[in-house]
Amino acid sequence: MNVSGHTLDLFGPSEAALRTGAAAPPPPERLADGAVLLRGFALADEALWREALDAIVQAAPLQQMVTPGGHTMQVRTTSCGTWGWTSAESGYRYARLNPLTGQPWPALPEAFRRLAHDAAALAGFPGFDPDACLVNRYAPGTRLSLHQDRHERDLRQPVVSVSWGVPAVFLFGGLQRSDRALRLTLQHGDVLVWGGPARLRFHGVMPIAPAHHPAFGPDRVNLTFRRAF
Ligand SMILES: O=C(O)CCC(=O)C(=O)O
Ligand SMILES: [Mn+2]
Repeated sequence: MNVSGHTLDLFGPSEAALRTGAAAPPPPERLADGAVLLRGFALADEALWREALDAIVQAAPLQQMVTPGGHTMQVRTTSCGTWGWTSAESGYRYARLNPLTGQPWPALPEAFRRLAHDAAALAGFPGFDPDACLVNRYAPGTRLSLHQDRHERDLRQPVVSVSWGVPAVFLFGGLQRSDRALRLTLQHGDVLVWGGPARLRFHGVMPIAPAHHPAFGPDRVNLTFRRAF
């Protein structure tokens, strides 16, 4: 399909977009070497996504994990895929079993895998095959402090981050914690990819401001796709 004037299939509207008449998403925005913002990239199959997300949260309820410092995390999390991201006083790690239920995490839905793969490819990381998807749900006022994602084995694989619900101010810093951070407002359906020279950049989320989204109410949901092992 080549209706948007680009030669790559990935730029063409999805079947859902064609059905609903939604416009093709804007072109990728390069933020830094290895970091690309795809505005609205996750909007096309929204209904499918929401259904998949509901099923995941039903099988693996959101939980507030404890940090290695002994604090209860503000953000509520769950996972899908072979590996789930976990935090406990003993440290951060990827685990096959959900510590809350003792069960394996729900499988990564095919629609999620495809979206993460296609977003990574557009950002210059072809062949991305995530085995972990961390779901974060932020209530108003909740923040995520600056950190690096560095518990994955192969740091040549990017992180693909999908935002849903109310907007968030995302801090995209440098390779040192003290580096000045870019402030980006991430909206419902935006996808941010960072890898290569940007893979270990510090990042975080400012406290979520009061707002309302028709599907997510006052909350923001973020999914990060990773290749853990
Ligand atoms: O919520 C976000 O936008 C980022 C989430 C994140 O960095 C993480 O879960 O490691
Ligand atoms: Mn992170």
